[in-house]
Amino acid sequence: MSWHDGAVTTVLNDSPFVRACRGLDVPHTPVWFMRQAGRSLPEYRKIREGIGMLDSCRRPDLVTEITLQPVRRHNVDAAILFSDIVVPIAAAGIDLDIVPGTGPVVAEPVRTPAGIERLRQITPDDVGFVAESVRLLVKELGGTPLIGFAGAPFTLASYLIEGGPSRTYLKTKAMMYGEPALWNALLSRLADITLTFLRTQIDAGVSAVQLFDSWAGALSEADYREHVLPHSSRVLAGLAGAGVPRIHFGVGTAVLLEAMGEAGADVVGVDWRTPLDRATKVIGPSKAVQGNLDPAVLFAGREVVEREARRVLEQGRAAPGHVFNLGHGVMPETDPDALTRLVAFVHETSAR
Ligand code: 1CP
Repeated sequence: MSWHDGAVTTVLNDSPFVRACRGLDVPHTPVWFMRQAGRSLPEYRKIREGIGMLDSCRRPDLVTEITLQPVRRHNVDAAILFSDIVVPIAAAGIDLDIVPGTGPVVAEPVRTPAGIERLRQITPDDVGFVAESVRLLVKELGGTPLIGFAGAPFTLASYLIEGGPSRTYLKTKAMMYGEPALWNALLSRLADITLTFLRTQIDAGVSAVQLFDSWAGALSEADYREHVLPHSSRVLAGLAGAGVPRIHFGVGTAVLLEAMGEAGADVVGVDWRTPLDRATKVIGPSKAVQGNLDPAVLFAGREVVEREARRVLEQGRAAPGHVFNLGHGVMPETDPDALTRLVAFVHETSAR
């Protein structure tokens, strides 16, 4: 049960964002941006000065302010909690840092049974700062829904096994193909951690959750189905009764969309490579879609942005619900005013 009162929950359930996730009719197509909080905003760069990424994720006052920044500026239809997918892994006892310009770096990569032992299951208390941040945010946000999130087992495993970001996922795939028992033990532990992390956010009051399997596009459909889908499905199934929409997103997933749809989310996030109407044909008519303007289009000038946004809106009509977003995160060099204008354009163009 979330702590906040029934009236607020009703307003949030009636918000265009939550309604679109459920495939219900909406006054306009809702829009938010992956990585809307972050380096594209000067106010973000200022507040983060001298404070490490993980430290800022652990400070509810900072998390609240950073999460609210894009909501104030852009008039987006949802906020996303400022955090990172490796936050629960750090809480589980893994020594890691988020290095500026690189991303998550793990001190001792996890490649053995003893390594998996170092990755403890977490309790809600281990991520109490996240629950506290969500409670503060729900109060501040009023009628604007807050999206909680977590990394999916495969994407988290890739950082743990590689020790950091990777282009080839060689060590990750070597374990997946060569040591299936170890692989399943690791992904199973990650699924447990992810479930606890997402349930903690839901209990604290988030209105939706997004499971990021950002790097699943490195896999064939057969390998995804055999080695990854069961673990992601367990996470999504574990949230089935929680009463909030579940969004599932990955990059480069054209051949995986059918399988990712089967993983059990209510909304499938699509990158910019697959038109949303084609995605809906593959995923089926029972799920909403989220996406999928190429983040690079925002560098091409207003007319191009409007033409492409209109195309995305038209293709999104094939699905029972459409949440407008980029096909991946906002690039740090993006002009924030281009994002503000895009939100207004999506609202005006889609108004029913
Ligand atoms: O110091 C900084 O500002 C570092 C940049 C940064 C930021 C702003 C990182 C490091 N993480 C974040 C915040 C973050 N991470 C959010 C904020 C909420 C919002 O969207 O506004 C979210 C949702 C994430 C999730 C995340 N972290 C994902 C999944 C989303 C995606 O983009 O696909 C992934 C893969 C990560 C790992 C990560 N953390 C940071 C970086 C640079 C990376 C990617 C590294 C790589 O290329 O593998």
